[in-house]
Formats: sequence, C-alpha cells, structure tokens
Amino acid sequence: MKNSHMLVVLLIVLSVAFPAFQGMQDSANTAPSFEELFSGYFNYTSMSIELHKIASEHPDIVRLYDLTKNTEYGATWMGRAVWAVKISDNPDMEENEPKILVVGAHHAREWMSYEVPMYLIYYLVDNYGKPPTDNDNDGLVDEDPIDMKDNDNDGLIDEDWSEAQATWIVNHREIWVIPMLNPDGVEYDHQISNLGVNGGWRKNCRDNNKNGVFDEQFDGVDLNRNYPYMWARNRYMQVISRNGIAITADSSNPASDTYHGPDDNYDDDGDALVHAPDWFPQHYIYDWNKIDEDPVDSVDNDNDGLVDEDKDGGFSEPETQAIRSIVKTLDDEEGTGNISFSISLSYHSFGELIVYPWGYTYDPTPDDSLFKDLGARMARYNGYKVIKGSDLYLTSGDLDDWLYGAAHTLPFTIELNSQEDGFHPMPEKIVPTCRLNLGVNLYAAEYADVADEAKSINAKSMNIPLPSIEYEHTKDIALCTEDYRVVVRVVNESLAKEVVLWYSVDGWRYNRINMSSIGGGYYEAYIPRQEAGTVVRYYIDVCDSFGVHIYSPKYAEAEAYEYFVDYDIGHGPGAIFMMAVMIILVCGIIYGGLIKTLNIAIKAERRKIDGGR
Ligand SMILES: [Ca+2]
Ligand SMILES: [Ca+2]
Ligand SMILES: [Ca+2]
Ligand SMILES: [Ca+2]
Ligand SMILES: [Zn+2]
Repeated sequence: MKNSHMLVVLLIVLSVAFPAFQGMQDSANTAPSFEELFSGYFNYTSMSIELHKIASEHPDIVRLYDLTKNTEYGATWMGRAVWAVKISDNPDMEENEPKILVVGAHHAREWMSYEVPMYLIYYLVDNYGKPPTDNDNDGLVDEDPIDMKDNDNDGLIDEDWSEAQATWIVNHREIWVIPMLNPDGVEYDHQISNLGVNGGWRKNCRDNNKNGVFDEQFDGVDLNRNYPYMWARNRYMQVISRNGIAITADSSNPASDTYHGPDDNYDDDGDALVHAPDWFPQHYIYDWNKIDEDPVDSVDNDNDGLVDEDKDGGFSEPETQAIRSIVKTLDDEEGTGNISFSISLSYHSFGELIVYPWGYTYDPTPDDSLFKDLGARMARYNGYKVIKGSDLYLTSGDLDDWLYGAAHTLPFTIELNSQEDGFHPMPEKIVPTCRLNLGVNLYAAEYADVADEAKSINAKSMNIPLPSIEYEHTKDIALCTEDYRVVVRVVNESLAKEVVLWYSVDGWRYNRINMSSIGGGYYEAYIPRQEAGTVVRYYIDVCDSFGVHIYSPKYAEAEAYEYFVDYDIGHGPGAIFMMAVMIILVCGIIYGGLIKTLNIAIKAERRKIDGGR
C-alpha cells in the first residue's frame, strides 16, 4: 500500500471517529463572502466607504482616485467624487499590459449598472493570490469556472471558480473601474425612487438655468450625450422606442432627458477673430469667427491642416471630464490622459443587450465584424442580444462613439436586466445579475490582447492565428543529481516570436531560459539541478510578434507546474511527506488543534490526488 493511500485510510478512520470533523467536511460554502454586501444596493456614501476599505486592504493591487481632481471643477456640481479604482500588480506603474475600462451609472436611475462593476472589483481583490481552492468542498478544484454553465453537472452553476484566473488577470492586465460616474444623479434618484418602481432621474445635476437650486424641470445633462465625438449630430431627431414612446435621442433642450449639455462656445485653438462667444454657434458648418469651427469628427472641417482642434460641444461636465482625464486619444488632445484602453464596458439598464458603435450613424464601423464576433463571445456569458447602437436608435455624443472614434478603443455598452426589471430591480436581482455579467468582464480582460491584435490586422473575428502550446507535465519528482528536461510542442510555430521557460525554486523569483528548437515544432530546455528537498515551479511562455502571450499552464504564473527534488537514493518523497504529516498530527494533538490540522492535511492530500494543479 502506498503511503498516500495509508494516509487516506488513516484520515477516513479519524473522520469517522470525530463527528465534528465530519460536520466540517459537509459544510459547503459556494458563495464568496463578499456577496453579503450585494443583498441591497450601494449608494454613493456606502460605496465610497467600501472603496476606501478595499484600497487600504489591498495596497499591493488597488489604487483609488477621485478623477474630478483632474478636471476644471475639482468635484461634481454637488461636491462629490467620481471614484476610479485601478486594479493591477505594481499599481503605481503604467505597465505594458492591456488595459480595460469598466464604467457604471452614466445614468442615475440605472442602479444595477454600478452594482455589476462593484462586484467585479470585489471578485478580483477577493480571489487575488489565493491558491486553487475547492470552493464548494466537493473534492474537486476549480471544476466549475465563471461561464454560467454547470460544467460539472452537479446542479450548481459557477460554484468553483478559478482563483488563478483572477490572479492572472490582475497580474497581466490593468483594470480601471469607475463604478458610479454620476454620483449626484444617483443620490438624487435614491431620494425620489422606490424599489421595483420604474421612472426616476437620468441626468446629472448641472444647474442649467443657473438659479442656484436643482430643479428637475430645467436642470441636468445627459452624460452619455456629452462626449465630443459627433456631439449633437442627431439633436433634431425624433425616434420611436421599442415601447412606443417618442423619445429624443439627443436634445439641445435643457429640459430634455437627453440634453447633451451647453454649446462649447470656446475658442479651443485660439484662432478666433473676435474673442467673444458666438451668439449664433454654427457647429460643424464653417464659422467665420473660428469658434467651434472644427468639431470632433475625424475631419479637418476648416481645411487648416489641423483635425478636430476646436470642438463645438461635449466635455462640459465634471463627470465626462473625469473620463477624459485618463483616456489617451489618438491625437493626445488637451485634457486627455495617457491610458490606451483595449476594450471598454459601459453598463446601463435595461434591455439585455450588448451594444457596439456607431451610435450616431447607421453606417458600420470598419471593425463591424469584429465587434459582432467579440460581442457574441461576451454574450455566451450573459445571453444578451448583440446589436449596433444605431440599430437600436440613433444617438450622438455617447461614450462609445468617442472611445472608438477618438481613441480607437473597442467599446461596448451593456444594457442590464429586462424591461420588467426596469430601472430599480428588486434587491434579489443584484447577485444573479452581477454573476451573469462577471464572465463578460473577465472575458474582456482576459482576451484584450487578442482583441487588440485582431483590430490591428483588420481581422473579422477574434479567431486569429496564434501560436499555442502542447505540453503535458508528467514528472513530479526530479533527482538532485540531474537537470530537469522540458520538451514542448509549439503549434503554429512560425507565429511564435519567443519560446521561454520560467522556473522558480522554493518560491523565489522566476528565472528565464530561452527554449531551443529541436525541429518539428519541438522546443527543449533544462532546468538546472537543485538541492534535495526543494520545490521547483515552472511554466512555458510563448509570445507572438504582436505581444500576445500564451502560457502553459494557462494562467501562469498564477498557476505553475511543480516538482519536488529528491535525494538520489534513500528517503523517498512519500516517506518525507508522511513524516511531515505525522509531525503535524502530533503537534496538532498536543496543542489541541486536531480538527483544524486534519482539515489542512486532507486538503493538501486532495490537491495531490486531484493532480494537474
Ligand atoms: Ca469543487
Ligand atoms: Ca456545477
Ligand atoms: Ca477656433
Ligand atoms: Ca481644422
Ligand atoms: Zn443608460
């Protein structure tokens, strides 16, 4: 009988003998503990407190910024902050990693749209750095990842997610989450709206008529009409929405729910003949006074060799300026930031839709097919319908048109929940909706580099040729007298720019070995012999010429292959393991921590039995 089998028998005997231990084994907790916070809606205050707590508890991967500090106003109209959470390793550095933007609550009453981004924040920080865990205590590890499918047919969905994936995303991506872009509006809507009741407030709280008080009839700007790309293009359009009510997709009327904000009326490029505001702003028609004469539309409207140098509107609000302050645009316009986002997800409600540009025109973008495919891949998680924005209704000045037109991000708007759920779904809907869309967020983050490459080569889908790795880790034990040979096969070898083996001894930093080609797509490398008793972790890293990395195992280095270095003859690793277990058991009995100790031991043993990780 093998040592490990003996141990299992021993543990079974002990577990029968101790009913308390049996009870511990049965207690399955399939919900992450942070979900308790999602039993009701956050408001601005509770969200702010939680974000500060998260930032102080995870200083290694979280930074919290008030983006209004980057704007000309220093706060929202009512003195609030627009919080942005950056999640990544080395959070103070801007590393060469794909960047994702997740935004919620452009619109005040769309409460679910800030819950979903908050859930993503919790999910990432809560799982970061954790070893592969048997979250549901069924003896299997990471057998049911976040994909809204019951991968292991146990009647539960996504109950044993991959901690390694979360860690990998944090280490290899920079995630920016702005959960509540419109805090003034959200707070106002919380005052006037009730759960389950539709209606409510949509805009921010700009004092349009400057009478010093907030008044629903006159005030507020629709933040998702306040971006300068093609700003106000559809301001005269009347459209019929799906429920039959005539709504204005974009309006110049301050009283409208879709008011796009005031005309710019500012000579952004300093070439005006008369330095006074235009009384009759001409927008994208050539303006003799050269104020607002070259709006943001990728066209040199005034034929002066400069493109989009004098916008006619948009970015009048602290909230939209907050977004502008971090985004790097193609032209590095004034007031913009230095982050080139690969993919953005802007959450709204309702409609169960995944929406992609354009919004301002029925014309397709040059990336129409890629948008459709990428949208369809995200829809695998939430089951929503994928649709071009203008096919829903024409609009102008929304975040997505600006991000695509001015920054060449691949932006999506996600309309959460159904019409029956409305703007203020009952609290029981929060966790299911957050879970439903968690996979969308994770997918966008994980495949951002592939999306970037697909976009750069004008591919019609995400299905672009990439190298891949064929490798099976079989040898768990190496001798201290021999180097450890690793042979992998690289599929689509010609696309691989580098084939690298990384190894780490006893948890120290990883060392790099370039693997050498031995023909037929095969590569080999030798990890130098190590002292007996050490544990070596390693993984393979192939990257293509665009910079997309493929790893084996998939979420390296958050997960890695592992082997134990043994003496050449004599004490086997099993014997050492048994001795260690016996010592732990004895200590456990002496100090009265038997049950806890056994639990640790059985978990360690199960991990061994499961193998693979
Ligand atoms: Ca499990
Ligand atoms: Ca399951
Ligand atoms: Ca001008
Ligand atoms: Ca121009
Ligand atoms: Zn909305």
